[in-house]
Amino acid sequence: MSSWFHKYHGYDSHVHFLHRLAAAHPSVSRGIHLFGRSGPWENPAIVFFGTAHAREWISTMVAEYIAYSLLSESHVDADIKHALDSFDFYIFPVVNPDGLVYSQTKRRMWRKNRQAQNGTSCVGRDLNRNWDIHWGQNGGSSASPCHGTYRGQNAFDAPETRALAMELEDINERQGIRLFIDWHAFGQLVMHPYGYSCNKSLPPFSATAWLAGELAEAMRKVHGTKYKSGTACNLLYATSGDSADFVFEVLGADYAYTVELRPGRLDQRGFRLPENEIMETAEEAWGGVKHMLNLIHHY
Ligand code: 0X9
Ligand code: ZN
Repeated sequence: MSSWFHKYHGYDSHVHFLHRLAAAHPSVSRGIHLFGRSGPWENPAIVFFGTAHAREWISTMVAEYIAYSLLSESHVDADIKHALDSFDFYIFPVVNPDGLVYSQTKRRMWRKNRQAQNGTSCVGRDLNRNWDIHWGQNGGSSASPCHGTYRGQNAFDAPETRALAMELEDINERQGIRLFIDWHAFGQLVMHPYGYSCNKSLPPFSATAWLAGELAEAMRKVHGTKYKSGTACNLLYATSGDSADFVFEVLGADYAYTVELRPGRLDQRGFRLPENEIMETAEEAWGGVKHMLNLIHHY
């Protein structure tokens, strides 16, 4: 099954892969839900998203690699087994399915979903600008349906964000969310809140900020790839209505991050990360996650 990570795949194949993973492990349902011997819904939740943006294909592979590794390594690695017994994992490798299909079949650089709208032939909402958290504020999104960061007419008027928010609210009420990571590309950045304002920062000595640095450093240790960590708005630009701010501020998750995977910001290849780098990128993300799992027991 590990040869899966040598290539990118079509949407149908991803669905098939997830079914095969489910068949190999009973504790898999809607998205991928992994839990340990105490059974489901008993422990704090860890949530991962991939492919909120259609063209960021590496993020799908990374989310799947984490699910795959949690399952395959829990038999041989006591730390992983312990993590599976102490947390419920909810992994959503393809948050934007019709966008991914469009990027794979029609237009490689497509970003948004494929939602039609009245009065324009322009299609799609940016699923990372549609969350109900300072939605539409501070120039962190676009009001134009033709723009790549179109926020929609209202918060949560995209079916994907609405469904995910409902699911995350359920999870949160039931068990609380300890860690959330929305995997994106590209730029090699580990970003913590806030995205919606550069004038707002986490309190001094915040564990959320400190753990962002730990994640970046643990990712670097795997293959020497440098990841920078810091506040989303300062490291990149203002983004209003994004997933990590929502999960952190509205749901009150302890730790919420957006990670930009390979390549680096100045790399000409941009979103077209070659297939022969999928495996290394996935390994460094997994190295980072394993380190986080060990740390968050203690914070
Ligand atoms: O603009 C975005 O949505 C993300 N960058 S991307 O190039 N993948 O489109 C960054 C979002 C950062 N926001 C927060 N961490 N809050
Ligand atoms: Zn993105």
